[in-house]
This record gives sequence, C-alpha cells and structure tokens, in this order.
Amino acid sequence: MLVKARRILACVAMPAALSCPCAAGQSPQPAARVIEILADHDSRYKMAGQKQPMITVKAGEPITLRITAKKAKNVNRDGAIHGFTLLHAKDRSPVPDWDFLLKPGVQEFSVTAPGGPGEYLVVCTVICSQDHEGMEMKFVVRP
Ligand SMILES: [Cu+2]
Repeated sequence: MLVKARRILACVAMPAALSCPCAAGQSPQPAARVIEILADHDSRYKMAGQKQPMITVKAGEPITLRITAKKAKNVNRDGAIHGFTLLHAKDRSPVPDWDFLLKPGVQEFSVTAPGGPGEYLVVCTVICSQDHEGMEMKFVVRP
C-alpha cells in the first residue's frame, strides 16, 4: 500500500491567486470558466453530475474554482477544514500557485491551468478525517 505522508498545513499565508481580478491596478482578464466543486463532509471531492469527480481544462486556460467546503471531523489550527492542492500525477510533485486551504463555506480562486498537458491530481492537504488519504480527484489538462 502506498501511503505517503502529506503536509499538514498550518498558518500558511493565503496564496496570491486568491485576489480578485477586478482589484485595482490589474488589467482586465479574459472571462474565466467557473468550475464548481464540493469538498464534502465525508472527505470527498464532488462535482454535480459526475459519479467520479474529474476536472478537465485546456492548457493555460483561465478558470475560477468555486469551492464549497463542508467540515469533516477535524479543523486545522488556522480554521481550514480541507485543502485543494494540485500535483503532477506522475511523481506527485506540487504545481506552483495551486495550493489552497479551504474554510467552511464558499470560496473562489482565480487560477490559470498548467501549461503542460497531462494528468494531474487534486489532493486534500488538511488531515480532515480518517478518510482523508482518499480525498483526491483526477485533473486532466488537454493540449
Ligand atoms: Cu482532507
């Protein structure tokens, strides 16, 4: 069985990608596609209409992740109840600027899809329950 210890995130500053594109001083960006995700109380990611949740994007596509988070068993010291971090599927190395902590409720993250087509993985980085290790979802980048 391949169980790798995941980072326990605590007191990490919120990523810059959180900022709203309409914030002062930023040039207008192309309309981003909104992807709705539920990070649920049973330590699973879910997407409406999908039995096995999976995100498919185009390389370099601007997207908005609208994530609703519902508390599982545990809460991080900083109040985060789940994480949402993108890894390369091949070696589970992290993708820069794709590391988010989720508080209860709805949060939006404006991000740019990776430039490299291939298979990625979304994983939870908060030890949210005893089922935490299974909290991951496929993420495919098309050319
Ligand atoms: Cu988790």
